[in-house]
Amino acid sequence: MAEGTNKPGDTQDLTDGFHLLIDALKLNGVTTIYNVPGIPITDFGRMAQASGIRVLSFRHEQNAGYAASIAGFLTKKPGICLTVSAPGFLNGLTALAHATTNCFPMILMSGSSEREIVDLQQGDYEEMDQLAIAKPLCKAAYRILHAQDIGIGLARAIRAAVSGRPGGVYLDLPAKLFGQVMNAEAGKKSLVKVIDPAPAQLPAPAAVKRALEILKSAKKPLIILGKGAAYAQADEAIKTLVEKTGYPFLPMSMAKGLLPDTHPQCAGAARSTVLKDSDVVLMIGARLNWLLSHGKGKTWGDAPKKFVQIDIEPKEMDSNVEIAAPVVGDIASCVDALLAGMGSWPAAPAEWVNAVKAKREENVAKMAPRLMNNNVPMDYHGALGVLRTIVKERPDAILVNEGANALDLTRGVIDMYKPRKRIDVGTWGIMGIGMGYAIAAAVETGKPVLAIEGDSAFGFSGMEIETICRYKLPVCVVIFNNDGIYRGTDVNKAGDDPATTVFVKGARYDKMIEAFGGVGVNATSPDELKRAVNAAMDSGKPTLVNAVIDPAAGSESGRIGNLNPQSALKKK
Ligand SMILES: Cc1ncc(C[n+]2csc(CCOP(=O)(O)OP(=O)(O)O)c2C)c(N)n1
Ligand SMILES: [Mg+2]
Repeated sequence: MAEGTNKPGDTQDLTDGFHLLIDALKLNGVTTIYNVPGIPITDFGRMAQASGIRVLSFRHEQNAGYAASIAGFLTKKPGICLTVSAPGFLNGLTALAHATTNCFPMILMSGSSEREIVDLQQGDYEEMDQLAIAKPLCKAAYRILHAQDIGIGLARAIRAAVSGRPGGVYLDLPAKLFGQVMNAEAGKKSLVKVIDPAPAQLPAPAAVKRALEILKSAKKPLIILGKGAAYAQADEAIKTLVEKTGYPFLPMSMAKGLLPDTHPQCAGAARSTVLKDSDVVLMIGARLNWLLSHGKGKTWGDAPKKFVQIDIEPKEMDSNVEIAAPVVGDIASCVDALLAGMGSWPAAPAEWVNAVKAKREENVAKMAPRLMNNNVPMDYHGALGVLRTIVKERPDAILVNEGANALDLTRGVIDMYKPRKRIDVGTWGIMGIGMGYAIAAAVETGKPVLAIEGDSAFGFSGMEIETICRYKLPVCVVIFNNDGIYRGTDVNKAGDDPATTVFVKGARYDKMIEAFGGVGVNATSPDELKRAVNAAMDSGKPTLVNAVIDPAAGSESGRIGNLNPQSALKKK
């Protein structure tokens, strides 16, 4: 009888797929699984929970998947999402693709139906060739057919997720696998503990030298910090490098707080000036994708630029423009190598540093009075003015943020003070990450979470407020309720249906959380908003604040309205 098949009798000495997978996860330090139960993984979830792994059940797999993806970002270990076959798998797949695009380590483990029936397309329960579908959307995809391969299968998945450029990995677990039995001793021996899952990758000394020479020649240098830099957890080294150069730095959205936004070198409030006028740009874990206008065009001005780029992925170099000094390696090793090679470094060019500082101060001063307004109904700035102080007073809290205006204005207004405290829509500008991120942030860090959500954005994951209440998580959700997408003022020019971008006027989202025992507050003024959020952040009670925002306050697509295609016939 082959190993991995049922053998009646000697059950004392046997183990099975259920237990091997749990043992393999625990051996590799997995403490949390984000899942939605169902055939064929319900019992696995129960057993994992009984074994001491925290198994959190969501209301929709997409939210469980986003939770796993951001757990990966926050911890540098693969976040684990567990789904049922076909529809559950597909629901989780968006998050897996999102993790891959954002370079977050994540493993989507999905139950699947019987191979023999699936491959002959004979119509099994939830039949789908999941492995083939997952493959193009992730870094790696594996299927485990035999209990004795569970150890090696999980090891491969972990290593693929976290080594090199991190990303999403799919692990296919056919229903039959869970029940397969094998000798317990042999099973134990088959498990693999992954040693050094993300080995350091050192940059070539010549590449470091080239980079330093270019940086030294700069008249108008700039450092851009991407979320890769935040992920690296090389916070001290990065801070030392930035401060030793004295160069202005620009944090991308999720790199905010790596150094405080209030740091004297922070150029966040002078973004357009530094992008346009800089002559040498050091990119650390940031990519020249759409978020940085591909490194060319109007945003970057006419002044010739030289890019120095640190990235673990060699293919990233020259992806959009020529990279004068590619430094390929893991961020911690690359930053250490630059620091070691700097020696005594010349002071940053004073004229440039002062020009950036002046621009920053001018923009900050311009914004200040808007943040103090007490308008009712509130506009975004009035609401954000109070939330900004609340975050300043609680630098350890995690800020989750999604929406259009609700995203762009929050990013611009709310200063961050510590690394990895701001998590948002990421590379795709995706809606729906809100509640999944909030749950994982609370679970993984134990810190209070403030989620600032557009009313549309919230709708994508809103049902998970039940999950937040069920696990009693310290999450305060603030919904910027402007009656719709971008604005609540659109009208349908033909017929009685509401316009495509508007929702029910005066909706009371706060009442939703009351259904699950949470605290709901309707806030119509900055003062009410401040009181409600302060109370929530101090009590840690699941809270949802419906912040009533003037429906006319927002603009189309927030800050990226220019990306909308225009009809040539529009003005006819
Ligand atoms: C998954 C997904 N679907 C749709 C969109 C398109 N989209 C961009 S922003 C947005 C909602 C903006 O409205 P809201 O969240 O209320 O923010 P507001 O601008 O009104 O503050 C939508 C639907 C998206 N980015 N992602
Ligand atoms: Mg809205």
